Amino acid sequence: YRTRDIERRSLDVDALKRSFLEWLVYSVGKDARAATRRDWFHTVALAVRDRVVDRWMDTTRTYYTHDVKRVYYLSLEFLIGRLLTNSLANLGIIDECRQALDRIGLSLDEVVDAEPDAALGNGGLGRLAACFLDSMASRNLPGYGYGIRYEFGLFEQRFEHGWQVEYPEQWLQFGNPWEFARPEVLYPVQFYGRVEEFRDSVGERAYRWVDSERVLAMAYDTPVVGFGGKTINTLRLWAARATRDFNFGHFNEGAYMKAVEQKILSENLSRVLYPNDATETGKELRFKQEYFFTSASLQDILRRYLQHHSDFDQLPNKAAIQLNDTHPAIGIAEMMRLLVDQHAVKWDKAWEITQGCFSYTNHTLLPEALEAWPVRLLERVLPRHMQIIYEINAKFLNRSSARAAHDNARLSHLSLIDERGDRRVRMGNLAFIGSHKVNGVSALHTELMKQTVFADFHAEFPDRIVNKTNGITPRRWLHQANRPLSDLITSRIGEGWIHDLSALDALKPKADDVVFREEFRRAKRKNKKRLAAYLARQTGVEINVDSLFDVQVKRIHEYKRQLMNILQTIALYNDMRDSPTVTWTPVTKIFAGKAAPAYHMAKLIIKLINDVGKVVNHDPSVHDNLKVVFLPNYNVTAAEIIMPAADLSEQISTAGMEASGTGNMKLALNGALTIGTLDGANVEIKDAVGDDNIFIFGLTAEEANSLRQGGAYNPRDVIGANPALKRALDMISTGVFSPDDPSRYHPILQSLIDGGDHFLVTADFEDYCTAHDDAVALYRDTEEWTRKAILNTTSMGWFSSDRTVGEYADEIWGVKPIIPDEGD
Ligand code: 26Q
Repeated sequence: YRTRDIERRSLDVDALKRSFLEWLVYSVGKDARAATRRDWFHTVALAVRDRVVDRWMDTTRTYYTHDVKRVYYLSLEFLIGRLLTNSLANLGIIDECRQALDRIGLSLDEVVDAEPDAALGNGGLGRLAACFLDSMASRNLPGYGYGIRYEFGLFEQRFEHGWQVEYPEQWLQFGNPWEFARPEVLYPVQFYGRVEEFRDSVGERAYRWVDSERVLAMAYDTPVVGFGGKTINTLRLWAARATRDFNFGHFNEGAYMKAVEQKILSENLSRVLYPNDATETGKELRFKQEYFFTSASLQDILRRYLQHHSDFDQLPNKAAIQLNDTHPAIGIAEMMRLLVDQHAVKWDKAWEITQGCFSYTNHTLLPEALEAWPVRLLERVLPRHMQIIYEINAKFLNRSSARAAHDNARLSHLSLIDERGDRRVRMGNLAFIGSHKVNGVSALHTELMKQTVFADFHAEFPDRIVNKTNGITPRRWLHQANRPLSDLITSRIGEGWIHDLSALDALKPKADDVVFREEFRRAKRKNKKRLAAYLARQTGVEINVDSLFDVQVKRIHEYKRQLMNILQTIALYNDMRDSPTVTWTPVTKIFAGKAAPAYHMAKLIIKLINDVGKVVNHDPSVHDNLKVVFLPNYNVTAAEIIMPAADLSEQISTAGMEASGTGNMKLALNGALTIGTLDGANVEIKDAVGDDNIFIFGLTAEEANSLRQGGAYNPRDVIGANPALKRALDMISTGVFSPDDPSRYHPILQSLIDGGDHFLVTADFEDYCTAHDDAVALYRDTEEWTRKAILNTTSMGWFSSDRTVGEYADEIWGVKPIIPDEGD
């Protein structure tokens, strides 16, 4: 056993090779001659997993023996992407693995490419959760992720005639070598039924939830490897499993088949991720998903706590529960139910414990994105929780200063129930009052929270709202994704930056070093060549590697203003055609991103970009000075190829609408210059990189707000006064880009002109074009551009998610790093 153990843990090249050959035959069940690339991926992943398991158990046991305070990150989304390179890099064995595969005649890059991209998230919020997992493990913090093991991740996007078409994403089709199924970790989750009142043993009023339907939540664990391989944390995802409690009372054939059918349907709970990244769907299944994983997670947390404790007094000192947006906010009511109904804790004590454990992160102020579930739905699906929410609300409003002041307007804002129209439960308000801390995700966003959506709560609890500016993991987004730049950095300052990104500061003087600039450019060019090859393969469009790579990659949303970008592209196209003798700086506009399947305007914008691309890319009169490429199926894997290759980063949301952004950080860290509005974390990026190294344009959040409030804004006048804009819009409306259907884009023109241009595309257009011209002009000055690019990379140290997670740990969670004890 001992030798086998050592062999399994060994990180040397020969041992790895022996493991691969053994795993291929005995676990994958294939002969080396018959093995496909996918077989090899599974083989390598299983062998690498072996190298993780011992440290994983060490970590788990250390947390247990020392009964440390843990943080539980509850998130309906974890957008983790591929794990192989991440595991190898964090274990420090990329080169060893490459050599071992070489000796079998295989290429690591091909094996890596056979891994499906785990897309259990929509965008920023889900990717943030994944970065936090990496940072918690890398900082040796006892952190667990809890979520849903969706069978279908975010849909695959394809273009058919330039339109987005969605296909199911079956990431589990060939099995998942990283996960461990835990069929014994199983919790019942109830739905529907009714509440019965009764007297408990001491004659007090108590409640039980009866006649409910049950679904089981089964755990699947994935190890989360920290950098250096010391701490291996756990991501626990729940899958819905049918219960076996049939009603044998009505055991005729019809009833039997019906009962079985019901059971099968209950497993739909964990079938699919909702592809919606802003607007609330109001779908019952979505609400049931939220409760399903939240309830299972809280039961698991309490079970773990009770291994060391016999009452709940210490729970807030042992468990910090972070709500990633309001999606798990029903957890506030569920914790009260578990404590009061299941464990007979007194209400006031239970409330104190709940508030002590929970904290809540807000990711949006857009009114259409704030979750508010109909009271009618809650009464039906979770009747006991509805009672608890009423009780929380009554006690809270009674103690509020608004009640004392008889201020009914303020009372109705504070209420958990929105009484206008059909009555709804405001999940943000529930999360707020059930938490000891509430945070925004950038300085500006947090300020706006205080001034707008949570203004009345902020007056009531002035210390509760805090800022935690987002961050990104430097492991995935620089060390793994950008080897050329990563190696260059390491050659000058060593490897310390990988776990302490602020070390990049030391490289700032290198911006003035011509040799370093030359090497920096060489790294960028390598990455651009790789992206160009990838784009050619995926889209058939050939691009000029020496052109300015102008990149906007993110979900498609009106507030993110991809429309403004494509309008500017059309204007640039017109300029180039008007002045063919001018020496133009070649520009490649690169777009990627998915639209929610029901978001028609977003899908129309995708079609417009593709239509413009078709015209521009085939027009010989612009001499390849302009290309427009829309890469289909943007995901984490594609992002890892795009970020390192970008020159210009488009962060052009209407000010006040993008809570933070994190793609902005990935691009700047990889040496792209930002063209952006003073929105979200752009404001802080500007402060970090310096005003001279970023292109800021447009209205501020305050200006945007007053312009819209003022009511005097008239897009028609603005368009009339800007010939370039007028011409671009005329071309769209007369079918220059859609000769087969000239009226195709009328809804877009409508929303700009008659619809009042809610996202202020026309208002910011001119300023945007000027900033863009400045950027293109600067790009011609290669040395100056490179200098600024280097200052971008080297100024991004603060935007590491290690910093972010450290702030959460110190100021919200109260958890401390602990290095796992080795061996038993
Ligand atoms: C809610 C109810 C029903 C169905 C779906 C949803 C839903 C799902 C996902 C609502 C919102 C999301 C995702 C939001 C999101 O990604 N927000 C982004 O979060 C990032 C991390 O904080 C920020 O950087 C971005 O600015 C913010 O847009």
